[in-house]
Amino acid sequence: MLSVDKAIAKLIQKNNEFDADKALAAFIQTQKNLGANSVPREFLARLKAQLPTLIQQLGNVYVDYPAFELYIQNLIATMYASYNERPSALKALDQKRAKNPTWFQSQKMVGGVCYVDLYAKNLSGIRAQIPYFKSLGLTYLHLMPLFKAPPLHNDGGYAVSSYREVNPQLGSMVDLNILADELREAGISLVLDFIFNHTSNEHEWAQKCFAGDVDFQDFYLIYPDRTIPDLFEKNVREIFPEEHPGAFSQLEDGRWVWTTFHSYQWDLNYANPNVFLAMACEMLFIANQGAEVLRMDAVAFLWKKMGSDCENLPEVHTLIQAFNTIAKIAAPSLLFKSEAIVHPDDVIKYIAKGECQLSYNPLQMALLWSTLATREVNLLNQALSERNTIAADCSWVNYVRSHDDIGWTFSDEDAEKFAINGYMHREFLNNFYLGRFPGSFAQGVPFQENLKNGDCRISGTTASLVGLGQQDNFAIERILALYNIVMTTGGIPLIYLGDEVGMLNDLGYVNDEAKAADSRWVHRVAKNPLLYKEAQADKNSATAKLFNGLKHLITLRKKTKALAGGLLKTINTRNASVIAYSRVVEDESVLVIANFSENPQRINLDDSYSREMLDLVTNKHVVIQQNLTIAPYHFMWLK
Ligand code: OTU
Repeated sequence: MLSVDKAIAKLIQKNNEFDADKALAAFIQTQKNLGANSVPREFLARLKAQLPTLIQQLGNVYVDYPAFELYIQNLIATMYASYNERPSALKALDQKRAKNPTWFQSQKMVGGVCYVDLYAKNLSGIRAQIPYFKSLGLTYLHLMPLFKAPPLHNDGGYAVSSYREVNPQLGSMVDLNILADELREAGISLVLDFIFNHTSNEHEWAQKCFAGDVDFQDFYLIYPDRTIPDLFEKNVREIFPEEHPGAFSQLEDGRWVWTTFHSYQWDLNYANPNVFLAMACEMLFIANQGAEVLRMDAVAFLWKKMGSDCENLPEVHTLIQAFNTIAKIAAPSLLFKSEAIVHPDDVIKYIAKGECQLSYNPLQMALLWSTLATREVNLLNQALSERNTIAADCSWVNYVRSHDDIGWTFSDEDAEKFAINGYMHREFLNNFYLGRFPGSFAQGVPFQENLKNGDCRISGTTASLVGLGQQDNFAIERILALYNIVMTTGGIPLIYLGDEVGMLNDLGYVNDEAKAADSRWVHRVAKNPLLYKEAQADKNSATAKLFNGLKHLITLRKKTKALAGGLLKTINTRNASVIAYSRVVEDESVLVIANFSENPQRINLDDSYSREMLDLVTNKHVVIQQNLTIAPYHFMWLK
């Protein structure tokens, strides 16, 4: 952080009224005083355009902060320093994206996600996979957290001890820069996590805070005894109850620190404006390493307020918007992807051009699994017709599985409309995916089972959850049925790498001290090269059927303009197991029909659809008429 010229600081503070013009003038004057070259026009123009917004946003949250003007000068200096360090290739990208700001809405977008070590050992291993990623059709690659984290207490990289160092086992910062460049040249956008709600207890800030360093003592939420924690805990949810009850953990000296997740993941105190400034610095640093998209981890928990549940508070939105404004000034092509696995009413609030342009679609994910279990498309259909529309310049990231558990985050009120009781439905889904329900094909594992309130989430790979490898003939069809929805409902489809060859659960994690207590590792499986070989070598294998089926959908999607963007209209099939919707872009339209049961199903569309159409998936003509029969788990893209 640079400090501001004292005379300038005095000059700003003399004025009672503080506005963007004065802040801008003070910044320019400071640069002159420093004898620096004139500020590049590009930066100045963006600063001028965005500064009023930024001041307003931060002013809303930090209204009582006594040295606000000085604070803004520090922030401008930080952004300018970061702009000056931004590699020219990324500055060129900034200009390219400015000409086509909704580039990510193209139907050509297809995402993949993997752990660096599990998928390819290290960053150079990932580099070696670029030809494969290209052949699969990926244009977006989320590499799971790769920054420095303690060897044992790291939550799979989500407990960061330095945002400026790569985990040495995975490579170096130079390796990351080279990889980012090569991915960009291959047309693949690098997505990295921005883990900004908390740090590892081994982060320098945490250690200084613990030691009582005045500059860092307010970086986290540490209390001398249980008085305040007890008050907060009256209203907050338990996120990792298997690890510790409540939201606080006791330190070795007896004090209590806020830890929404693991005891070693300390929540940052965003009520302290210096935390925001320090994190903004780290954000721009990560952006300058070549990340085109930041996955905004655990957004819901950023702001705490006594008496509330401390989730999704208005200040969270303002702060993310402020981060976004900073990006627009110093790294304008950067996109944010919201990770809010919460009630759908709250998920959608993070999605806006000025906040997060992208967001996971956890509702669709959960309802895909619900549909498979019930063989009824009612809830999925409702979500597509009522909860799929977002701001025109934003996109969903639709997915079947992530590295996390499946949480049943549908709205109870929505379910109520079909006389489905939310509590009972969640209980059914948990039993079903744990293989405890009669006739279930699933082989899931419980995650964070809370005996106090009956909550439970599900771990397991896609393949294990659909019963691949069991005495069941439909496992591959189920995986393709799930990915069909993700590929055709708009936004960016995201493939959990390994799904394309049907990787199964691996219980081996229990032998690893860093993983044993966390069942999510059952589906965070090391790449099995044999399956990838089988997919190529043996055309008749189940693996090849899955791999080629998925690849076919990707290729088709890229050719089908009607699948761009996010506009969608659901269509009544008059059959509880069959979903249908149309996608239209300009002069092209596609009608998607999908059967979610293992029995043939008859549908009756409105007469207006009665005609002969081409099914892009099979390249065969289909006559839409009354009582049309759809084969088990079959789907069509009708043009
Ligand atoms: C995220 O998930 C990450 O995806 C997890 O892998 C991390 O462990 C965690 O944050 C901490 O960094 O609780 O079970 O309601 O569900 O943010 C996953 C939102 C999680 C949370 C989500 C969190």
